[in-house]
Amino acid sequence: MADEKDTVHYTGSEGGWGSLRGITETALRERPSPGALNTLRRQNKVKGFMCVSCAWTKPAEPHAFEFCENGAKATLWELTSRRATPDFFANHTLAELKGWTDHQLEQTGRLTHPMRYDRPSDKYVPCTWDEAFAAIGSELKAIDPSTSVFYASGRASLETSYLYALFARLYGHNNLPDSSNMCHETTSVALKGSIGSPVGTSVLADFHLCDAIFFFGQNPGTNSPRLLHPLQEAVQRGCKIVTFNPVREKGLETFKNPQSPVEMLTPKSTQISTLYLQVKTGGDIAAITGMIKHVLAREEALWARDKRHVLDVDFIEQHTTGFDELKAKVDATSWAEIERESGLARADIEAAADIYCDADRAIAMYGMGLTQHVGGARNIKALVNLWLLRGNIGRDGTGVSPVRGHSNVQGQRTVGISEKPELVPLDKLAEQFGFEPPRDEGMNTVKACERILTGEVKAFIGLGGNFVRAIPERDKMEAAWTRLRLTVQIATKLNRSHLINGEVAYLLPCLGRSEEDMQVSGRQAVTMEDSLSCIHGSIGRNTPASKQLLSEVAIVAGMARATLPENPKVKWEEWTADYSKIRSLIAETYPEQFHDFNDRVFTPGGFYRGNSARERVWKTKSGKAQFTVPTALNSMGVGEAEGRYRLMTMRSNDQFNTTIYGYSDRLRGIEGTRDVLLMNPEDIKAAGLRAGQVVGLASDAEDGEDRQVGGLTVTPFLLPRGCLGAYYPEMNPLMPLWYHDEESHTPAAKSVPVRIVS
Ligand SMILES: Nc1nc2c(c(=O)[nH]1)N[C@H]1C(S)=C(S)[C@@H](COP(=O)(O)OP(=O)(O)OC[C@H]3O[C@@H](n4cnc5c(=O)[nH]c(N)nc54)[C@H](O)[C@@H]3O)O[C@H]1N2
Ligand SMILES: Nc1nc2c(c(=O)[nH]1)N[C@H]1C(S)=C(S)[C@@H](COP(=O)(O)OP(=O)(O)OC[C@H]3O[C@@H](n4cnc5c(=O)[nH]c(N)nc54)[C@H](O)[C@@H]3O)O[C@H]1N2
Ligand SMILES: [Mo]
Repeated sequence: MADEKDTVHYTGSEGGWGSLRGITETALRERPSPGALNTLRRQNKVKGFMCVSCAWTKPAEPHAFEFCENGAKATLWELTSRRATPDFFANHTLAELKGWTDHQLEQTGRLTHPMRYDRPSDKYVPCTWDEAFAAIGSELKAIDPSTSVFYASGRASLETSYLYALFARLYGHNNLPDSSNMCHETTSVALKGSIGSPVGTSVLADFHLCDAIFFFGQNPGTNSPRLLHPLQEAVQRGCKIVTFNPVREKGLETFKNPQSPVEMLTPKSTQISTLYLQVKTGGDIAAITGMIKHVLAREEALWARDKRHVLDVDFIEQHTTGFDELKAKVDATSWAEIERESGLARADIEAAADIYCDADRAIAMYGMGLTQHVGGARNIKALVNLWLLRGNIGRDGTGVSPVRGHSNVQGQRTVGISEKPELVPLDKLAEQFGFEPPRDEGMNTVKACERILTGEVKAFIGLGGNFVRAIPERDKMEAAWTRLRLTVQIATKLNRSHLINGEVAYLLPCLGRSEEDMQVSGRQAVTMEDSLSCIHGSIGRNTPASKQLLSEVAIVAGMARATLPENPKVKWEEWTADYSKIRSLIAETYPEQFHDFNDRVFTPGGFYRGNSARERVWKTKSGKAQFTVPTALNSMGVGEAEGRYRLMTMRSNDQFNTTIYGYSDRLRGIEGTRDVLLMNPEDIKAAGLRAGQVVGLASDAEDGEDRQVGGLTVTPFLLPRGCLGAYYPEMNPLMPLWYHDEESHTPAAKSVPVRIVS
């Protein structure tokens, strides 16, 4: 590995003054509206407002300021005083706006009026809500429901999500892809298959009990900074943290708690990871297999010496299946292969496995570094293998804990936004609303893209998000998009997806979560589910950005009423008037998890909706937790080739997905630009390049397609050899649509095969 001094990197710790400066800079840039500070004070508190940034849990005993740099940025972003008004749209054609950056588009501020796309002038023009709903309704009535797609980004509340999914099914389809299809769908599929539950098994209390936490491909410093507080507390009581990540992410190295005066005023900070292993991109299965090999070796030695076990043999015997097959495979795998595929030394992998064996209770956390690979599900199953060996699932202080992305992405799946009919209680819905729900499998994100390309899809509705920017194969997708008959985007701010329109197109502005949502029965609360399966109520109190805004519930109900025939059991107006009625419907559909929903909305710390695997009830095919034999040691979809690199697409500390707040990736030391190609200094030399040179990347996926992105400055960075890093969403044109996880179809955004071009 090259020396850090030859690379671009950050020298401080995560948190600390840097994060406060980050918030101040955002406040200056967004010019937040009055009341924003009060909103920050109420953030993630009971009867407060639940952050729109990440999905990390909100503790029952919050800190005085239970928010982080990036949560504050997300709130200030929503509460900006800038406005994208009808006047703004009158002055700019969409052709012109297409030349603007993502950052410039969102900096125009909050959308204020419902707008219709006027093709002759290539501009958005204001319209009334009634006009928009009527036009959308008549367009939807004119097409076969199965040719429409209702996408959801993971932010909308449980109430909105439930109604949105109900609308789709009453209309006649299960085409409900959501951002999860690009994110943790791999988790939903792999955990469901191996432990029978599609979500993580840990709760917050487990973080106070565990002896070790292992991080695989998740970056809390940027993407879930409030998670650094329980991590810091864990470290301080002696818990060991081990990280597997190709990048030395600052938040996992050291943390300075911005809420601790002692740490802020002294050089003190907490070292987070005891052991930090820079695994090769896509090399986790090899690393985990190595750990398993060492655990098995220790088992053998301990048993021979004093007839004691390292494995939890009772657990394996009673609760699992497939152990012998796994053991045979691991025994047959050599350390040479493991070292080659993981890029790690045997001694380091053994050191990680020793920490694992010495911990009575261990938690595994992971993120996009495991899920966004062709072998993403295989990555997760390998991790589950390791966790089952010592009974680290379904016991206090243990668990597998995927860190979810959007603030309600997990909850949307819980209440019916799913293209998979078998995951939804359709019979129950049929009984509740007196209709015959569609039973055919719907389109996930990749399927929707494929059928937009072939022209089979006629209508697309986006409940939030920036679909065209977030998906792979951008160039072809943008071209195909204009052939859609109807596109509707429900949004708070202008983004690239709003500039690429179907024949008939509407841009519908909605309230943000921090804003007061007044309906006929008064001010409304909404709810969401966090990464640890806890449900929280949230009340917005800020004055809405414009008097014309409707809530997401009202917009979904408005479109549904204009589209669907009368049904006495379906009461869109009544539900919009009082969201507690929607919560009663949710409780009726999902009584086990949501009983007494309205009484429990403001439970401190949220209410836990339960998890069968946590109770060691395995809802798998075999009725047991499943060991899986790895079929390969890496999660790549193509082999090695001369000049081929593995590109990981990265998030900076100054973005939320496609929302680019600014150009400072402070925690990696990259400032002022996003057009960089991060590369190991030895690789730079070996390729005959030099730091600062501007190059391009071309797709190297062996499918004959020409995909390129140019204008990237070669930047020396501590990455394993053969691995490159560059920012998402700029790199998305390089991703083939077919290059996705084998089981869940999550695009493999962390291992894109590319070569460098001049
Ligand atoms: N501020 C902010 N917060 C966010 C978001 C944001 O964009 N900005 N996005 C939200 C969303 S939707 C999501 S899904 C989450 C995403 O949060 P994360 O899951 O943390 O996602 P990423 O930042 O894409 O990548 C995670 C880490 O994986 C590492 N990695 C890449 N390839 C590999 C590999 O092959 N193996 C291993 N072990 N590691 C690898 C990368 O170096 C990176 O540190 O964050 C959410 N929170
Ligand atoms: N190459 C690559 N591609 C990726 C990823 C990657 O790591 N690499 N990550 C993937 C992941 S994990 C995800 S989750 C997707 C993200 O994909 P999306 O969820 O589709 O995208 P976002 O950027 O989160 O959406 C931002 C937009 O949401 C709208 N918005 C914000 N708040 C609200 C609100 O309260 N209501 C409504 N209606 N709209 C709102 C705003 O208009 C804003 O412009 O991208 C995926 N794409
Ligand atoms: Mo995500």
